[in-house]
Amino acid sequence: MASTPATASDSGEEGRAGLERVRAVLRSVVPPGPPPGPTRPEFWRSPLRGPWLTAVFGLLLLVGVTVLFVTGLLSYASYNPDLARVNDQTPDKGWLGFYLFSWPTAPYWLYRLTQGVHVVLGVVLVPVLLAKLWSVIPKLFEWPPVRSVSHGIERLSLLLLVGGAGFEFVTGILNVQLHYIFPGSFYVLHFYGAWVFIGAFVVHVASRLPRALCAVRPGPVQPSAGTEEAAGLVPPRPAPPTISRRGALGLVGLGSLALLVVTAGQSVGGWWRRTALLAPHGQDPGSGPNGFQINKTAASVGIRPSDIGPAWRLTVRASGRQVILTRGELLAMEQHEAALPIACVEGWSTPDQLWSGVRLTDLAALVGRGTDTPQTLVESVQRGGSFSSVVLRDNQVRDHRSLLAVRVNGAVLSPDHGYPARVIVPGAPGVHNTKWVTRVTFGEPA
Ligand SMILES: Nc1nc2c(c(=O)[nH]1)N[C@H]1C(S)=C(S)[C@@H](COP(=O)(O)O)O[C@H]1N2
Ligand SMILES: [Mo]
Repeated sequence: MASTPATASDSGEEGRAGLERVRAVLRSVVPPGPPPGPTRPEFWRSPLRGPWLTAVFGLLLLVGVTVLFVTGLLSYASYNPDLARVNDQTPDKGWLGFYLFSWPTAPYWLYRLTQGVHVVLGVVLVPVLLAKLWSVIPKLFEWPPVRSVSHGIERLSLLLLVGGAGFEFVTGILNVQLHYIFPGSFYVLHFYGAWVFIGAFVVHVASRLPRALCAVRPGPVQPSAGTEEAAGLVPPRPAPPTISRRGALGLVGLGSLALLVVTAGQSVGGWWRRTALLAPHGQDPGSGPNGFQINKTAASVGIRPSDIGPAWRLTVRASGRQVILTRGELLAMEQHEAALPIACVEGWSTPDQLWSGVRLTDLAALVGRGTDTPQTLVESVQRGGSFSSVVLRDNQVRDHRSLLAVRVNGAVLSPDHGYPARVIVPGAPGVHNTKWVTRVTFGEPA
């Protein structure tokens, strides 16, 4: 049987009618309004929630996260990642390395300060971050979840913001507390995470800052629920208060203060280390000249007594020249002193220690090199491991305080601090102070 071909307008009308039927069915199955539970504004009862509290936490985080970001970028730059793959394994960082610069050697406590601030502040901000998330939690359950394309994009950016913040805080804290549970890849995760987070952060601040500044300006206290200013934060059916807003702020502040007290000691050092209950390396680094923080013991990285015994040699190389020294010959060279700290990426640092040993410039001179060497490769007897070698930059080698140290605080280096010889460079992150050094190669001028 032949059917009459439908005209274009017929099928269009049929389509519309079909869509209407689907909508009607949907309406009968899904009742209008949010489903019961957290998607209903009445579910959230705390009378503390409102633009003022959210704005105060938000502004604190604005300042704090900015400092974290800057000190984080500085930490990355301090590795001199553009020098060699030995220093930085981050793949394809490409233009994200745009701002890198030669890390200076002065002031000699520079990394101790920037990284101490980065880690201590990161820990101290945890209560503020949690409080901020708590204050906006009703918005997480906003109904309908997506109202329009622009609303959808905004919510996606919030996902990156909250997810990014959580990711950066968790990876950072795991790293300082659990001592590199991500072998080699922590930098990659924390580095890319930081850029995702900060991108979402900038978008968020740009859209919310005016509102936040308004909310903390003195004036009428709380907008009523449902108004534009309330911005979905003020509960329509608040429970009676059990604490004031300022009280809640004080509680968060106390939490941060408590964290400050139990972490800052590991960066301040000295007597204060005893207060650093959260310090992953413990509070007591021992006593005597070698009684200061040890990152990895000789045994923990597989250094055998024979590696650093009488058979140990130091090889100093430059193109076409090589000198091999025994420990006695190294000690016979001119010895110099420098008071420098060890400052680890994990945030802990030691007060200045008095190192003595041979200047890196004197080692360069041994193989006929001046201070024009752009790269110097330092290698330890350690087999493998990401900290077993480092590439130093010309400004670091040139500094007269940069030593291949053989003694510390008047005593011979202990095996755990790098006996027979370790590098110590002013201003550099701890990881560049290679222990158990066995070979130094002064590279070609660029
Ligand atoms: N060969 C070698 N050198 C190394 C390390 C290592 O694991 N192997 N750790 C580095 C790190 S991360 C730091 S913070 C310092 C710590 O030095 P310390 O243990 O003497 O305090 O040594 C650095 N030198
Ligand atoms: Mo370190």
